[in-house]
Amino acid sequence: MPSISQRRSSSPVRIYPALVILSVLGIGAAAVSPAAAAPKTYVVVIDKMKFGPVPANLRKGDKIVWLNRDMFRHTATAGNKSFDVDLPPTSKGVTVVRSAGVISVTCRYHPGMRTMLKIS
Ligand SMILES: [Cu+2]
Repeated sequence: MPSISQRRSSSPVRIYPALVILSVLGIGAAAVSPAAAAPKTYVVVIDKMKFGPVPANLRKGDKIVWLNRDMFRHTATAGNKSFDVDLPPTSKGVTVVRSAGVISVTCRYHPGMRTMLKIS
C-alpha cells in the first residue's frame, strides 16, 4: 500500500512540466502564424432521412462529425470516394476533409439523401 500512494503522489510532478511545455508551444505557434486558421470541427446532423445544414466555410483540415439521429442506418459517402462513413442508428462518425473543392455526399442506403460540401 505505501508504494501505491508514493506512485500517486509522484506522477503529477512528472506530468506537470510536459503540460507546461505543450501549452507554451501551442501559444507560440498561434502567435507566429495568425493567418493559418486552426482546423475546426463542425457537426452535420442527419435526421428524418435528411442531411442537415452543412458548414459554409469549410477548409482543408476541418473535421465533420456526422451525427445520425435516425433509427435507420445511414452513411456519409463522398462522391469522389474521399470518405465513406458508416453510421448505425443514433451514432456518429468523423471525417477530416483533406482536399479543396466541391464534394457531393450521399447515403449508400438511401440515394435520395444528398448534400454538398464546399471546401476551400
Ligand atoms: Cu440513409
